[in-house]
Amino acid sequence: MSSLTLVIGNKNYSSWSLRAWLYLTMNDIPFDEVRLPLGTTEYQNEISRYSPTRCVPALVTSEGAVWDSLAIIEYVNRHFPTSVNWPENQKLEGLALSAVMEMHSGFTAIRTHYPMNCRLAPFKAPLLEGAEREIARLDQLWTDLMDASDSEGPGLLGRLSIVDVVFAPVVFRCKTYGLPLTDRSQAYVDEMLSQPAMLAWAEASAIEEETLEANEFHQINGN
Ligand SMILES: N[C@@H](CCC(=O)N[C@@H](CS)C(=O)NCC(=O)O)C(=O)O
Repeated sequence: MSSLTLVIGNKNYSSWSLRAWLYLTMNDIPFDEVRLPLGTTEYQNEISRYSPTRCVPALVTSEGAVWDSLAIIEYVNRHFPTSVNWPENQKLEGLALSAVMEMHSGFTAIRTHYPMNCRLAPFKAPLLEGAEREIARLDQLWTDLMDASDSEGPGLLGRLSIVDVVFAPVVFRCKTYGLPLTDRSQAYVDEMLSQPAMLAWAEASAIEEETLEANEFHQINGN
């Protein structure tokens, strides 16, 4: 048994869960996984054992629970050896912190209209209200990060960092919905999709059997 247990939702749909899972996995930190499919009786019955907010992800540690994806990432970064973390360069650190917080609290149109759905066959989705401006902002932000670090990848700041982990669900959304990106941002998306941890998550999503109607693009956007 590992000293860490990560409680997650469906891999296909739970974007917040992906971030915490990816962070532990990319840093080769051992953990046990408890998967509670969203919207099920199992979830309702079990979640309070792990998470005071009744949300996933939650990390159960020997010192108690840690919840909220970003808190989990930062807790792990502080207490375990990590190679995927914050940049050391102070200028890049400022950019990284800003980008991560912008993602954590923003991009609501992308979140609302284009739910993460890893196993959905990719298609060119229409640009829905508010999305065009946010996708342009996303593209600009990624370009600024790559420019600032002279990044040749695989991450936005060169080596993989917390920035890449936090944008990982958007990477899946870009693929599923064919969101319009400049070539450089598209190359970043393709590079991220080829990372072993991303491939492993996508493979696990593909064999999940639950469907969450409320998280399906056509249900949300009514077409
Ligand atoms: N800000 C939180 C958001 C967590 C969140 O909303 N999780 C969703 C699943 S993706 C959830 O737990 N939903 C459970 C529910 O609505 O019952 C984080 O970063 O972890």
